[in-house]
Amino acid sequence: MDTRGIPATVPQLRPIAGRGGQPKLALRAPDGAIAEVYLHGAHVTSWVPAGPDAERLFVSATSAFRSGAPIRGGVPVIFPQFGAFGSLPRHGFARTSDWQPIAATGSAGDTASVTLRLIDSAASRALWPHAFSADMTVTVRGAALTLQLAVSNTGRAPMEFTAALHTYLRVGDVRQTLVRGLEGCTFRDSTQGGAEYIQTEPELAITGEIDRIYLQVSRKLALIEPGRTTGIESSGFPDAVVWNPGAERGAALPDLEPGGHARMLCIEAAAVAAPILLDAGQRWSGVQRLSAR
Ligand code: TA6
Repeated sequence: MDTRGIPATVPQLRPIAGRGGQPKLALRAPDGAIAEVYLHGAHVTSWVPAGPDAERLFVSATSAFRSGAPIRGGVPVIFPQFGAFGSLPRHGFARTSDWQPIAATGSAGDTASVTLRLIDSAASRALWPHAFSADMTVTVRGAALTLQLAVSNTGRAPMEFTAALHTYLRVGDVRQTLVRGLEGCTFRDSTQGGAEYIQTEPELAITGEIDRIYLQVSRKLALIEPGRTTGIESSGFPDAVVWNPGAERGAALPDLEPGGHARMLCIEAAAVAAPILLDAGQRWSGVQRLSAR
């Protein structure tokens, strides 16, 4: 153990300097699959599946990488509030907090995995008066990236929260992509004040700005683009969010690189429509699993 309590024998728990000098952890599975995770936000910023494959996550070249600011791209961890649905800072404080690495797989086994933890602090309690422990576990192996967010209520009173894994998938050109698996699902269109519709198309084409919360999504999703597909499965997260800012709103985001909207599509595993309620001592977990095809 070093002075911060990090086991010295597990190299994956030794942070190295990333963008903006921010500490990040590098994961490499024995089969060559790699991922990287910043302690800031427990934020996954890179995933390259094993084999002849390429980066599957989008991170903006102009993103901030500094304390207090969220990273634009990768997998922001949204907790304990999704979006502006509440009085907390937009998308909660987990994405702008520094997490602590607590466990990792060593050299044995066929995966590379790390768990980072965030617990309540004076700063979090000033915003949200609850005692909690949140664990984000990132695992790579072969064609898959598995992300688990687990939240425990460590206090004495019930607590309620919304959450999401706000995954930015990298695409060649978003206008050439299709999302499969949402046919028949009800969605709230955030570009229309949350009006509800039912999706009739078997495949959703992304033609411009889109910001939808799909409710109770039970099927596996797929992001299909010329030459490659990414499978997206989730459990514990009942909802799925599909977001792209489009050209105009994208240009107005100061931390999105020029033209960046065309190179990304967010497909998020989310628990938004019905907040998660945990009594004292209870634990919830949600998983998003991405697979390269
Ligand atoms: O998940 C979709 C969304 O809530 C959109 O409404 C959009 O604004 C996006 O997240 C990004 O939010 P951010 O606070 O990171 O700019």
